[in-house]
Amino acid sequence: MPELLTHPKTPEMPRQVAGFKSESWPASSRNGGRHQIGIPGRLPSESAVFYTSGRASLGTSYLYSLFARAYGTNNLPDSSNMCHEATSVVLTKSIGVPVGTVTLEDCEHTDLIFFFGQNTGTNSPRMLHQLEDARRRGVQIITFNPLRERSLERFENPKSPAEMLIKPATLISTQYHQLMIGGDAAALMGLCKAVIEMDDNAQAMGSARVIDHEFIEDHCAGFDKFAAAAREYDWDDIVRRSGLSRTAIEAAAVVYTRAPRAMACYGMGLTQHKNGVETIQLLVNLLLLRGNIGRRGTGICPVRGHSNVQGQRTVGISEKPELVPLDRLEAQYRFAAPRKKGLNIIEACEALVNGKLQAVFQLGGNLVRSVPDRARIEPAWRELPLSVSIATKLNRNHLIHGKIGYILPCLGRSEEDIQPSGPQAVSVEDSIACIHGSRGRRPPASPNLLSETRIIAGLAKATLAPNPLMDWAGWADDYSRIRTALGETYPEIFHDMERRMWLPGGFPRPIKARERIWQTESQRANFITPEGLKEDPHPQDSHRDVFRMMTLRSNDQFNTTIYGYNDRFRGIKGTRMVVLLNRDDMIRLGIDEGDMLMLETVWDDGIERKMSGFRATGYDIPPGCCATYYPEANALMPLSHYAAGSFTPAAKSIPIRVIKLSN
Ligand SMILES: Nc1nc2c(c(=O)[nH]1)N[C@H]1C(S)=C(S)[C@@H](COP(=O)(O)OP(=O)(O)OC[C@H]3O[C@@H](n4cnc5c(=O)[nH]c(N)nc54)[C@H](O)[C@@H]3O)O[C@H]1N2
Ligand SMILES: Nc1nc2c(c(=O)[nH]1)N[C@H]1C(S)=C(S)[C@@H](COP(=O)(O)OP(=O)(O)OC[C@H]3O[C@@H](n4cnc5c(=O)[nH]c(N)nc54)[C@H](O)[C@@H]3O)O[C@H]1N2
Ligand SMILES: [Mo]
Repeated sequence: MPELLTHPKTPEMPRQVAGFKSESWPASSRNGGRHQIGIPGRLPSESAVFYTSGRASLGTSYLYSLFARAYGTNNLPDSSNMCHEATSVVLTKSIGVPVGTVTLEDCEHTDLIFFFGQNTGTNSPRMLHQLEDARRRGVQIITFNPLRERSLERFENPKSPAEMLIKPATLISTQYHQLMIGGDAAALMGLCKAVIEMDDNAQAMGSARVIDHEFIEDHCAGFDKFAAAAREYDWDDIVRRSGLSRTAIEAAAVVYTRAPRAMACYGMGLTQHKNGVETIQLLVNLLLLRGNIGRRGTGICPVRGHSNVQGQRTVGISEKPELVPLDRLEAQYRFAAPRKKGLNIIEACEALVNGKLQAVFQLGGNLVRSVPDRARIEPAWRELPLSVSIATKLNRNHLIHGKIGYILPCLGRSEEDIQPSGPQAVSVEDSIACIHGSRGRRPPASPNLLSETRIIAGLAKATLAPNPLMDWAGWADDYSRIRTALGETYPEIFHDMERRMWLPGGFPRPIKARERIWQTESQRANFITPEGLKEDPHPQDSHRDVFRMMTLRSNDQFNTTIYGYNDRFRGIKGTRMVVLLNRDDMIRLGIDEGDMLMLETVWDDGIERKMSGFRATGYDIPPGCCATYYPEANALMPLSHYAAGSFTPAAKSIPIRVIKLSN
């Protein structure tokens, strides 16, 4: 048994993972002959996939990606593939950084915040304090969301019912635009068009400019082309595609042009669409028009999901080799890093369904529930030769596993982690690119639990040919050595990390766009004119009986972990198997409140996707749109329905036919 995989405090504990050694695996002599399934010796590196859900710390993620690359593959898809991938794609091209630019200080100095497709109260309640402070200062908040999310309408402190009774609720959104699902690209085009037209008028009248033309001249590229496209874009198209009136869009534009400093926050309502990349490009353009990037009180703010989902990308978790300093890794560890692009989550699922994968590792996550096309994924998973899940909680994927399936329980972040060098700390990077330390304090759920770091180091040491420069044992014994290694690979970010990660609030990762240094090809901030603007991204639902369906989260879930069946903010009780429908649509289709419905995906790949058991629920949602919960409805999502350019599953615009079942 490799020593690394024994618990440092209880060396006598037998460990399942012990048989996982490349040259001898499956090691029937070592594990009593239990694994008789025919996997020959070492698996081809490209047939293995190493998924990361966004919780693992910076150090663990760094080791995990090094393990995968030393094994020979860039097959490192992660949860941001399903989340903010469009953000990394767009911001890198537009402003030269893969992450947002907003800091806490910016929130304190802004005059206007746009909210596009992000449900703050449910999914990022910590931001509510900044929002409440902002409202008290008179900051304008303009929200675009098909649903009137209660927590974006008024601030209520859910932790203090007494306070809710005494204090009048603070209004959050000063304008609330209930656009159609997927109508954001059109709405943003309308906003940009209105601003550009106001500027054209101002120039004609000889009055003060509306756009920040000095910033555009000094810093930007592509403005003329974009402005021409915006002037040409037809208001009728904007109104039809956004589901908003011209007056409503112009009202938002007027407030925007009066705000000296503005920022934009956004979430899954923008990214999980076929045209998610284009939509975010337009959002960046809107900000650039008035110099709202790289100045105090301004910026773009993708609101992230898991606690370290942004950070894991910073330290090498990515299927895209160009995003990783492979030359430095090679020099540091003297190995040949794979250069071939790895599989993203969609490609990995396709390979799984087509029987092309031999092994899937999950560092956190519950892929059978979180990815599209459940009815195709589950049987494919059962045919997979090997599945390994390092997890803090049991989940569905532990029941639906590969022919050989390992569940490796690990310590959670809040639990105390003691290694031979003493209690350990880890580090993460948050949504505003601050890196900080964290130390678990709670007693572990079991004295035999290993840490994620130790498990990965153990697997790597047992699997890879020895390389004295990859000190797996030393890393597992003392995590500060991983931070030293991180500092060598990424000196500009992680120098002197041991000290800086404990500074109050952590230390900011250098984001050049904050200083108006644009690390793009043009060395400028780019107005990108989306190519597909004229195309209808939703051709299927030109038929009036085909709805655009979004999949939602409630306050009582964290992704695939469901804690309760009430959605208290939306007033839904006792079940999650509901379809939220516009009441006029219900009348038109002869559907009554509470009727049982079947949903059928309208997709042209010859695969039938139907699900029944949904209860009709009348709701304030635009006509032609409907909503169900994630992950329940994932069987209805086609794997081939994803965002162009980012491969993010289009979980917010599934074309659906609603069928009433006879009573
Ligand atoms: N309690 C809790 N917190 C969480 C999570 C959780 O599951 N539970 N998950 C975490 C993770 S991984 C993530 S990524 C984040 C997700 O957090 P969010 O980005 O807020 O994601 P969602 O709740 O999926 O959807 C966000 C909003 O998009 C709106 N929307 C849907 N379609 C459209 C559209 O076409 N246009 C616009 N403008 N809006 C639209 C929906 O009405 C909803 O209000 O939250 C994180 N935090
Ligand atoms: N239809 C639809 N599908 C979606 C979405 C949607 O809005 N609609 N959202 C997408 C998004 S944004 C995301 S991020 C994905 C999420 O997809 P996943 O990453 O697959 O799912 P999670 O539910 O976050 O993973 C939960 C599991 O992670 C493990 N876990 C939790 N914390 C830790 C930890 O600290 N360490 C380790 N090792 N394990 C841990 C637990 O075992 C838990 O059961 O789903 C995507 N799928
Ligand atoms: Mo996410």
